[in-house]
Amino acid sequence: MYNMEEWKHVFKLDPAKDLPDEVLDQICESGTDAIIVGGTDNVTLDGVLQLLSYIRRYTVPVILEISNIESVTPGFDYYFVPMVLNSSQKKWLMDLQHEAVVEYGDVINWDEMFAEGYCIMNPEAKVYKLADCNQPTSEEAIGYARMAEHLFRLPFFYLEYSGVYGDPDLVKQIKNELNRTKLIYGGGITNKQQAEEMSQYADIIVVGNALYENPKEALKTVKAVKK
Ligand code: 1GP
Repeated sequence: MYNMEEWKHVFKLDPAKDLPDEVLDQICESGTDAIIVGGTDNVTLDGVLQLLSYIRRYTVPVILEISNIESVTPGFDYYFVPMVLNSSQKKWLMDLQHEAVVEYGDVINWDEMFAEGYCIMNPEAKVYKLADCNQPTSEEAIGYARMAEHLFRLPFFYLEYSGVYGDPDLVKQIKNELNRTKLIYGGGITNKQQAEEMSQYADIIVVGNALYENPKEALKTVKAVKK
């Protein structure tokens, strides 16, 4: 439906957080390639539906990044399914996903579904704690990226620093390992310089938190990477 191959910039909105309507309007009209709806805590069906119906007034593609099965609803363009590669519990890698497929497998439209191999690098991030992650060294992170590309053949490898700005050199090294698997980078991007820097290496950069803290600067990240 949309050409994901060309995507470079994505905003991530948290259904558990509020933004003024005028900021949401600016986000939807910013020229970003897509909006991901996703969060870690307190993601409810109500919150997801509210954001979906707001964003749907615009033409921007909208993706649900599934955090829990209760908040999944039809109506999104795509569904991204996180698999946390550096979790110490199999639950976050495949058991939750398996449960969902056992229950809803007959009605899932597989063409809209994409797995993301997450490698979570920031031990302070809520999602790192929730998924009981192990801190990967650079070498280990590269190992996960190689598995995503060659063994699992995942469509996306997501290097997640959620809340802090990551190491551009590692992003570069990981990009060098990936060919078919697209590299998503997210974490701590607050301004256009950072967006530009990470975008040199990552296929897609994700800007989340900055929209809630300094939307004016966050909005400038779109033009910084889509010239
Ligand atoms: C979070 O990777 C995204 O899942 C974006 O991170 O909120 O730090 O921008 P930030």
